[in-house]
Amino acid sequence: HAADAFRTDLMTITRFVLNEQSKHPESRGDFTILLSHIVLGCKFVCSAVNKAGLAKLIGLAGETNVQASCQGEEQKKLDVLSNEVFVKALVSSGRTCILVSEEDEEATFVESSLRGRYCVVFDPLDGSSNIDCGVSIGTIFGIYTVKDGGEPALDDVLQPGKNMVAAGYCMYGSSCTLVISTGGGVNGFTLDPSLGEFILTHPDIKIPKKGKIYSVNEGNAKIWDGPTAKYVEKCKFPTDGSSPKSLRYIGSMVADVHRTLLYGGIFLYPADKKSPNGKLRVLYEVFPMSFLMEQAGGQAFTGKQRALDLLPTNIHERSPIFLGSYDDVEEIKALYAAEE
Ligand code: AHM
Ligand code: MG
Repeated sequence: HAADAFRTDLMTITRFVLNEQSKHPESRGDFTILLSHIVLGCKFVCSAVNKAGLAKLIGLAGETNVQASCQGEEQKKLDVLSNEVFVKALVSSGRTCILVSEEDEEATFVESSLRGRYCVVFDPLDGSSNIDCGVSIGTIFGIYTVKDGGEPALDDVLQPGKNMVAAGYCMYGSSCTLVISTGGGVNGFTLDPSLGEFILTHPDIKIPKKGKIYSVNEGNAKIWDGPTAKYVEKCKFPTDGSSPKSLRYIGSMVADVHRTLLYGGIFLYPADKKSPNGKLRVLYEVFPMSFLMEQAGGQAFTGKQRALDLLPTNIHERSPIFLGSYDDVEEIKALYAAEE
């Protein structure tokens, strides 16, 4: 059948979100417009990342070329370029009012003529240490709505993660995958480069209840706290008769979390003696990934509490994070509870 060779009824991300939004009678299409601008940013970064290895030869994003670089014109770094693309796409959507990017010290307040009711927190290109060797990297984002009344203020983005209206990431890997939740489950879309469209390939993702993989930077073991050290010891030398877990660690949060979501298991970035708050940033790393984990049936824990309950006081704040399969996170919660 022709239908076997070509799927003819394509669920694009725009169609999917329009369907979802139509369930909310108050929806005015603003979210769909915002998302289409995020999708544009992802496509741009995907194309730039794919060309990165050739950047010296052909110039990144057509901005500079060999001649220009010879004349001393610097290539823009991929993370800086990605940030510019996202900021411009988000502002021009006319649907945002506050942007927080890992690349910018200060939050961006959108000028009133272009202002909308969404706040977007994002890491435009996470895992930058992996760029130059072609390992998967990604964009992470979370979306809040401004509190009603009054001028937009920093408090509008200093809200607990559970108040997010949507969260997601785009992974630039062997394929370009966008995973998103608007609070009704998690769905994954893969970019079809020939169409330039994200097509629904992973409907209603649910994380396995228990996994066989743990993911952590073990190079820090010497400075871990007790519960983390105990947990990892148990992964390697289980005392309950179960098999040892496998270790997988890419060092790109998006790729490590994506694998955790699909295969199950646990991802840890704990506190250690050098970094009592861990490394990862609450607003645009910990919250979006925790939101997705819970929506997929998993859990996210800081070592003290449910991650999505944290109330950030600073836009670049960090927190330890343990997230993944429900049962695996349950174990680490028990170890931290025993410590108190
Ligand atoms: P970055 O924002 O400098 O790219 O750092 C964030 C990355 C995450 O993607 C990843 O989970 C973590 O740093 C890895 O850190 P480490 O190298 O300490 O294991
Ligand atoms: Mg980052």
